[in-house]
Amino acid sequence: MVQERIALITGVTGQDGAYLAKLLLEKGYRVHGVKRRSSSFNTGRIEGIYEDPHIENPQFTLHYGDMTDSTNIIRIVQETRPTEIYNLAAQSHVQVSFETPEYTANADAIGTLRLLEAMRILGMEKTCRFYQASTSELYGLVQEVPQRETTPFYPRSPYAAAKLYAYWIVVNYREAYGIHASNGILFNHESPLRGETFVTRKITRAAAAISLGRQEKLYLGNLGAKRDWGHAREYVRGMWLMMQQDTPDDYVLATGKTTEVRTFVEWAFADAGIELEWRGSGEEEKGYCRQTGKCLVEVDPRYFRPTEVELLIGDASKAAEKLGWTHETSARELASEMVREDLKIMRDAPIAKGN
Ligand code: NDP
Ligand code: GDR
Repeated sequence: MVQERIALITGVTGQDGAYLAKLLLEKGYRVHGVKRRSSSFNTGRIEGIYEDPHIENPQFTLHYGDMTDSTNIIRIVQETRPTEIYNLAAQSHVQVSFETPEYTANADAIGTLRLLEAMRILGMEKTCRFYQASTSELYGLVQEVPQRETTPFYPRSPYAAAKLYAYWIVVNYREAYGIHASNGILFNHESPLRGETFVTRKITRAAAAISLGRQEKLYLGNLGAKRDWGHAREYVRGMWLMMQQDTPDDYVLATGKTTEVRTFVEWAFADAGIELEWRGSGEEEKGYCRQTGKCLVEVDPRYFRPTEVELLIGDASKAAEKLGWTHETSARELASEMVREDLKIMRDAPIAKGN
């Protein structure tokens, strides 16, 4: 008899959780997702796959939970008996981690330990596989380019330091207890579902809103930062592939190309029909609209980080060789898709304030 495949996804309401849940449902998995209690709806990204809890034997079930609550995590793992756990839940915003360092460590570092311990307490070391959402932020201060699995880590934020603990506790539980646990060291990946305060989405939303006359200006921080941006839909497929291998391991997923924030701004505005030119430099930098001479983009030092990660560019050749994984969408194509989707959304809905 073929064993039923049951996935438990923490962070299912986030960008990656939504794409992964959809992928696993398409593959015939029974999917359980952990969502946090919120005073407003936080399931917008998974509306398309949501199933009425009153139907019998649903393929997709949501459970209230929080990575900071061991009792809750143990109970959910016990009730759902997953064959694969994808630990995507995290306080995932780097800048916010400087404001909430202790909470970030609790959710992102100790939260990962809680899940692994739940597997041990419930005797699931040999029956359940584990995926950890590790990150290119681990590389932090540049030690080597492009960054690969063997590049030394040098975290530059409370977020990255918390994820460093999570990375190593996953390696340790793999070695100590023989758990099939893998780290996906994923470089930045974006999509129309990207959180609104990450830089790509902040830019594409603003480009759309400004072009429709619904926003005056976009304020940004470090325009010189370089990121290796890929498409989230393709990266969650990589997560799944890691879990299908006979042996657990750690893999970089990246495109191998890097783009300056400034360039992404130019692309997004061009896609919204606005040609920008820059004046000033560094903290003074301002982006003017070529036709009207009006300043549409301005650097606001409030978005500078106490310590910054200046350059990320990944080498995913191990994933290509062992998993057969490669990216398909370029950063340029990603910008266009995101602007297109934001234009659609903006035409119908009012803009939420705050960034
Ligand atoms: P999002 O911020 O979009 O989603 C994070 C998810 O975690 C949300 O569902 C959020 O819930 C949930 N969450 C946050 N805190 C808790 C908590 N204490 N308990 C339970 N759930 C919690 O992130 P992404 O989807 O972009 O990223 C997924 C994972 O991958 C994260 O761990 C991130 O750090 C990591 N990562 C992301 C990369 C990227 O470029 N996107 C690259 C490398 C790693 P809610 O919806 O209620 O806020
Ligand atoms: P990052 O993503 O920190 O790489 O973490 P983010 O989009 O927040 O920043 C990318 C770069 O853009 C610069 N930047 C700004 N960033 C934000 N958010 N807002 C701004 O106004 C702004 N202006 C310039 C930043 O300084 C930075 O250099 C993301 C998250 O998804 C993490 O969870 C994940 O681990 C990493 O990607 C890989």
